[in-house]
Amino acid sequence: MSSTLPAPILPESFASVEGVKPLLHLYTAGTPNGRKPSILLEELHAAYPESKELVYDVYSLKFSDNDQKKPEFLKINPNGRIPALVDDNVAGGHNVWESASILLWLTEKYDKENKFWFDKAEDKSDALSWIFFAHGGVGPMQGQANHFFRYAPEKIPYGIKRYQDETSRLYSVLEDRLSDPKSGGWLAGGKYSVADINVFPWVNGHTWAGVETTPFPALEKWLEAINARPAVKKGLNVPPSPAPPKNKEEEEKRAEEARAWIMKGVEEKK
Ligand SMILES: N[C@@H](CCC(=O)N[C@@H](CS)C(=O)NCC(=O)O)C(=O)O
Repeated sequence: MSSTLPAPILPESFASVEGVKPLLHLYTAGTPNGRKPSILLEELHAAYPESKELVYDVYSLKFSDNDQKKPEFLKINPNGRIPALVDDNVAGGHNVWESASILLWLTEKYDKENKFWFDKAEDKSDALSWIFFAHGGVGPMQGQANHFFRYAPEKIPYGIKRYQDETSRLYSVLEDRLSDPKSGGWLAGGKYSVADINVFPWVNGHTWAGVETTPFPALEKWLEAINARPAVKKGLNVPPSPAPPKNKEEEEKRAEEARAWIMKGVEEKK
């Protein structure tokens, strides 16, 4: 096992461009939190195709190698979790960590025309409410649903039900918002924004947590609309992801592989 991090790779969007020098460096993995910044980076690149500042490369960290706990990475994110971003467009470099914080940094610095953000204070405030709601609610609760449903060494029905029910309740809050005709089908300001990007990869991964979206038609419509965006398709494949499991056996095999490193991490923290 190497003590250094994997070498960075250029995402598809920049692979064929000559002489690019990435100044944004994304440290990530194929998880819901890990996909948020790659989706926004792809959206920003599509919206501002001439901007050289938006060229980024990707350090695809391997949890099975505990890359996220290596000293080199802990200098960037002291919490030892992905995602993190180093912005070398700023003199001396600037480190950003926590997925929602990365989205807000990228918006503040590079979304000059507020294509994914807002001019009006009320819209910004609404977007922040939905961002905090997802960051403190949907992410942690669905993360725990994943853990108890997929990875825990014992099946604890109480834990599974508690976190699945809570995730489902949070989805019902999203549903109420998205089904309100005044919302235009988006979380804030009547348009697709960082507020949507911040929670989308979690809801998109609902099957892994064993949570249904069928009771929530407006949420399903929202999922479909976001999944149809070309930049989202690209962002979901940074770093490149394997095809979804085809059947229950494949699902269990994936969970088993992840269970090994997750439980190793739990043991080491004791
Ligand atoms: N609140 C953090 C959560 C980050 C997080 O939990 N990342 C997970 C992947 S989604 C991770 O790095 N897990 C590896 C570990 O726990 O060692 C954020 O939104 O960035």
